[in-house]
Amino acid sequence: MNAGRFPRISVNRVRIFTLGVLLVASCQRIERGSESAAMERYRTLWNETHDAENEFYTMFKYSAAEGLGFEEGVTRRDPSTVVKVGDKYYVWYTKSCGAPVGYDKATGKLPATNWDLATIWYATSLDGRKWTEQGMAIGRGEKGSFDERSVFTPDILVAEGKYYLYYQAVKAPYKRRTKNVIAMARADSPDGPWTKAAEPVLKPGKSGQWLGEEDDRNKVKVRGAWDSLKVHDPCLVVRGGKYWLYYKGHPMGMRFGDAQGKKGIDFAMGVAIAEKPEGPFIKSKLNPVTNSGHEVLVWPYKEGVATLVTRNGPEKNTVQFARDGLNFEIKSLVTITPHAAGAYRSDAFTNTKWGEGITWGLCHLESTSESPYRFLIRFDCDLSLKGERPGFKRWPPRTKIETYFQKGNKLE
Ligand code: AAL
Repeated sequence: MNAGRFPRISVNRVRIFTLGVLLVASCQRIERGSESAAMERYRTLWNETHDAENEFYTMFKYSAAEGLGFEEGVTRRDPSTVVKVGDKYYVWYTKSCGAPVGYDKATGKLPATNWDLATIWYATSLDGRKWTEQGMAIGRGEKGSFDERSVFTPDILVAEGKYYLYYQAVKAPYKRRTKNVIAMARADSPDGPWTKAAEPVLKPGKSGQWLGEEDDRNKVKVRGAWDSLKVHDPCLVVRGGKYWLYYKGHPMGMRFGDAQGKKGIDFAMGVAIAEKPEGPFIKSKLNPVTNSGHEVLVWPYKEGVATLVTRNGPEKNTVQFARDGLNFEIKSLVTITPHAAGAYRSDAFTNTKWGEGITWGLCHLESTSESPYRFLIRFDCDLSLKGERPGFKRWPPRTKIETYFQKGNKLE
């Protein structure tokens, strides 16, 4: 080293500076040591906000979706995004008839579950509260087709002046090990007629290997990809001029791992992106983009995408946000969340650069020990930039005794 270029005085200054840096750093360490992990999170993760100030916190409140409520012998479930066309709101949903008998007893006429032997129906409303069922939108496919057994859990996309329904489809026979795909149909009007695409637009990921012949989805030699068994619950957003299809994946083998004891994700959300509504949809290399969740609900929010994560996994009952639509972070913890929510997402397909959020939609109520039939209700919330609903930023009410003593919660 050329000493001439580094006079003595500068070296001393460097030493003093370095000492100073070390001193400040060690003081900070002492300070950090005096702060609990919770308080560190309060500062860094929660930005010292209370629920009332957290744009991602909401209570959910429920009311009837008149016309789509309980009906003996009929299930209506898994509503789509609600869209407004002219002065009418439209929603699509799964409709099935008869009490489910389980996979082992199901026949050509008796459904295994209440999304089996189902078709997709739709309803319209002028106010989002009173609905009129309009009829069937998508029926089951021909014998031998990939959608022969059931079509269900739809979502809608409006693009290039056309309407696209994306929905789950299963072939026959429908067993626990039957793989499940996402299909698509297109129409010029929300009232149809719908023309089905010849092939599914999304299929399960790299297959694993089943262990044995029994119809047991827990027994695998190899689990395969995180979405090796099912691709479910499509929910679309137009972002950067592309079609982002978010979906729920479920692997062969579920949570118990493979024959070698290798574990992996159970339920999670992924995304597949296409240049056109017809696809091809290319799955993101980052998939899965959540580690938890069940039915998928995403919406454009500010420059990114927000999602409600419910029901399964370590991060259930959270609202999460990803500035890039891919790297989601927890932003709030929520309770009494809507099941299979389909929101009114006014700007989901406008290619917005500043998403405004959501305030309502439809969801389904679970079957109970009294009745196997599910039906639709309305949820309201405040996950909107407008922030006009302070009543939704309160603590949730205490749960009533009926919930503690309902089947499943009650210690039998
Ligand atoms: C729902 C959704 C999908 C599943 C079934 C019906 O909660 O995740 O639609 O296939 O359950």
